[in-house]
Amino acid sequence: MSRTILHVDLDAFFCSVEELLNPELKGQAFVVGGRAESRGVVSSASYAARKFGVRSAMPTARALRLCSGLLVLPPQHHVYMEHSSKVMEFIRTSAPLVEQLSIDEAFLDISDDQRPGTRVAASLQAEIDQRFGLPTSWGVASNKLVAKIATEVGKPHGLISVPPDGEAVFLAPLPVGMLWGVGPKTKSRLAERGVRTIGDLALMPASRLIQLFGAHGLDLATRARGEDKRPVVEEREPRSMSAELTFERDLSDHDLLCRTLLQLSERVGRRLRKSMVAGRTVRIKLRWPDFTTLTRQTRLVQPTDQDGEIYRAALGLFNRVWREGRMVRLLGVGVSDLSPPARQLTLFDHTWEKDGRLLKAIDDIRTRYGSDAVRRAGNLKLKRLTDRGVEDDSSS
Ligand code: TTP
Ligand code: MG
Ligand code: MG
Repeated sequence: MSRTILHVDLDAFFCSVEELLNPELKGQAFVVGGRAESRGVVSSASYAARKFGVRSAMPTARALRLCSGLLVLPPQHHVYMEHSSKVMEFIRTSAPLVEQLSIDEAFLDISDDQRPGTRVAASLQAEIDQRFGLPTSWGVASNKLVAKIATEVGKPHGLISVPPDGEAVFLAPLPVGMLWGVGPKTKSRLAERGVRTIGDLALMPASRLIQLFGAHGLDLATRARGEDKRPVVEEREPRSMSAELTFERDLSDHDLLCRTLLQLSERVGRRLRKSMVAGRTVRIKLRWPDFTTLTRQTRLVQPTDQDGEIYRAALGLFNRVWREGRMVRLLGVGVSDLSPPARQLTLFDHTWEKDGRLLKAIDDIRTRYGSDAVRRAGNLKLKRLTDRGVEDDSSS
């Protein structure tokens, strides 16, 4: 039985919210993002700005070079969060099975609905326009992979429906980079072999793909044909986020242990920021070579999503339980007591000074323990630590 999966993504989300707050922005080339002076990057670009080549994740300085007169607005995360929650709440009540993927994106499984998927999507799109004044794009297909690409293709304010059995045909002319799992590295390796479109990829013999990419090659072949069996799963709000690393060999070097704590803190921080939450409790997990495991936790004055703050708390806990020379088998860092980041509520009322100081603190730690130092040191022991340890991220 074929499924009916819808994918929705809000158009230029942060910018669209800004337009709601200030309609004069409509049609203008502007971005929401960090200031060029403080090496900020673009979070969201209005479609008028995209005509100049301005894109998300691009340094704001570069965006300004591409588009002179570009307006740069500072982010107001809590405002975007509020709008996101309202729209997502509406979507959740409109379909039996909804999986929110990010702040502005969701999958809906409406297989049991008697109406055609296109009709359901069109009516939800119109209703979201009307109720919330926010433009959305929709993809309709028999699976998540194709529905998401359909949304992307139709943007902005699009609605593209791919008929069952038409998946491969729909994907064929599209650039191979649109396929989930094809990052820049895979993309360039494929380009070297003349593979530019998803159709080119679908024509490659599976044996050749396995030769080139190992087991991942088989997944690529499956996806290129537009096949994807992943179910839509109703997510729970995570109550905590953590990352841990089992060393390939037990470690007792304080410097390396600290660097690992920093890397784990950065991973957790990145995931918190991506999910737009902050946590108030920081905990560490330590496993000794004999497998006994201990955890320690501490409560911060206010919730954080900042790597440096997580690291400082984790390091404090670590130094309290670790004694010079003691071997460690596993290290973990976790943050719990999650809530939308409160800091951003006040960010707008104050100067950027606070943020700058924070950035400096993090930079200092990076210089001492971070990836630059790691690269400079170029030492084998560390390489083994980062390349061959067993890493594990989780939410619970
Ligand atoms: P996206 O849905 O990727 O982008 P978008 O909504 O701005 O534009 P469109 O979907 O029409 O292509 O991301 C949703 C929001 O997440 C975006 O408005 C801002 C934020 N974001 C960042 O902060 N940094 C990023 O690098 C990206 C990609 C998004
Ligand atoms: Mg979007
Ligand atoms: Mg999105």
